[in-house]
Order: sequence, then structure tokens, then C-alpha cells
Amino acid sequence: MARPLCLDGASFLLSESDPRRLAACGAEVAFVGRSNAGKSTLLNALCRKDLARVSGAPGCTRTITVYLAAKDRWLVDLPGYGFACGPAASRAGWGPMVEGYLAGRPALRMVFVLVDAKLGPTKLDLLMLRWLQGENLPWRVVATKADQVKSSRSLAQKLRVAQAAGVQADDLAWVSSLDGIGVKELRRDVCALLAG
Ligand SMILES: Nc1nc2c(ncn2[C@@H]2O[C@H](COP(=O)(O)OP(=O)(O)OP(=O)(O)O)[C@@H](O)[C@H]2O)c(=O)[nH]1
Ligand SMILES: [Mg+2]
Repeated sequence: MARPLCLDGASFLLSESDPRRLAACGAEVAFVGRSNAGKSTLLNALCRKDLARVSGAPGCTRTITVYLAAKDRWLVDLPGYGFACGPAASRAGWGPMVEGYLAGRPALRMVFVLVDAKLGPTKLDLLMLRWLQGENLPWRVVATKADQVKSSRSLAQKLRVAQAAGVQADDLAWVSSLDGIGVKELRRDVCALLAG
């Protein structure tokens, strides 16, 4: 019997700036969001190891970075949007790179859109959600850095973020890579999406 998929064995596969050069794979999930939202840190928390480079200075992940969760199963860390640093040429390349990737992957099973739990979705986050809906892609909102919301406020803030993002509170993943809130549940969901 095949072993259940587990992210602990994940490893770096490749880094690419041109989505057209990516090979096909059996199943993949992607992580997108503002620069500094915590995408790379969340991937590390999900895989329980330091796979992805975490930025001290935002805008660190500038290419599509693919990690192999299992044979033919990809975890994809996308460059962040909305941070005005880096050469203008690389900022201008963000749209074609990320949108080209997202729109061109038939095996893409979920796009996790990371938003800041304390701030809620920004205008750019809402634009991304609207774009994903327009493209008919599967997406889910993940509120990150939940440790920065006081526990006494977390229920009310979760409702506020869900409402601002236009989703049901039950559908909003509420996570902190720092103290592990919600990471186990999200890991289980990611494994289920990639399995089969
Ligand atoms: N408090 C707290 N800080 C976090 C959490 N996740 C990430 N951070 C911090 O947020 C900063 C950005 O994290 P990254 O994971 O590099 O963010 P990113 O979305 O990959 O950023 P780009 O690669 O620039 O798009 C780092 O200083 C992290 O330590 C979290 O759950 N809680
Ligand atoms: Mg990153």
C-alpha cells in the first residue's frame, strides 16, 4: 500500500522565472500573497524544516520556487506582490510571471492566498482574489501571523478578516507559523489536496 503523503520529506526542486519552462506535474498547490506575508515561513512550518528562504528584507522570493512534496507532487512558493523594492524590470515582470504560472497549470489544486491576520486583506489581496475567481481557479484565504492578534480578539478578528475577504469564517485558515496555530490543520489539507 502506498504511504500517505507527508510533507516532512519535502525538498527543493527548482527555481524558475519563466512559467512556460516548467514541466507538467501530477498535482500542485501554490502560495501567493503580499511580499512579507509569510509565504516562505509557512512552507517551512508545513514541511517542518528550513526549506524556503525567509526574507529579512521583503521581496526576497523573486522567482517561482518549487518544492517536491512527493513524486510528481509540488508545493509552489510564488514571489510576493505589492512591495516597491527591487529593480523596476523585476517588478514589472511579476504580473506575467505569477499570472502566467497560475493560469497555465492544469494540475493546480489550490492557490492559498495569504493575508495578514491583523490587517486583513489589502486592496492588492482583493484584486488577486477577484482575478483568481475570474480565472475559475481554486483558491483559499489563509490569514497568517495569527500570533500577532491577541487571543481575546482572535474570534472577532477572524470574522472581520473573513468578511473583508468575502469568505465564510469556517473557510478561512487562521495560522501562525511562529507558534503553530492552525498549521497542523493546514498541513492535513495540503496533504489531502496533493494525494491521489
Ligand atoms: N509573528 C510572525 N511573523 C512571521 C510569521 N510568518 C512569517 N513571519 C515573519 O514575516 C517576515 C516575512 O516572512 P517571509 O516568509 O519571508 O514572507 P514572504 O511572504 O515569503 O515574503 P517574500 O518572499 O518577500 O514575498 C519574516 O520576518 C518572518 O519571520 C508568523 O506566523 N508570525
Ligand atoms: Mg518568500
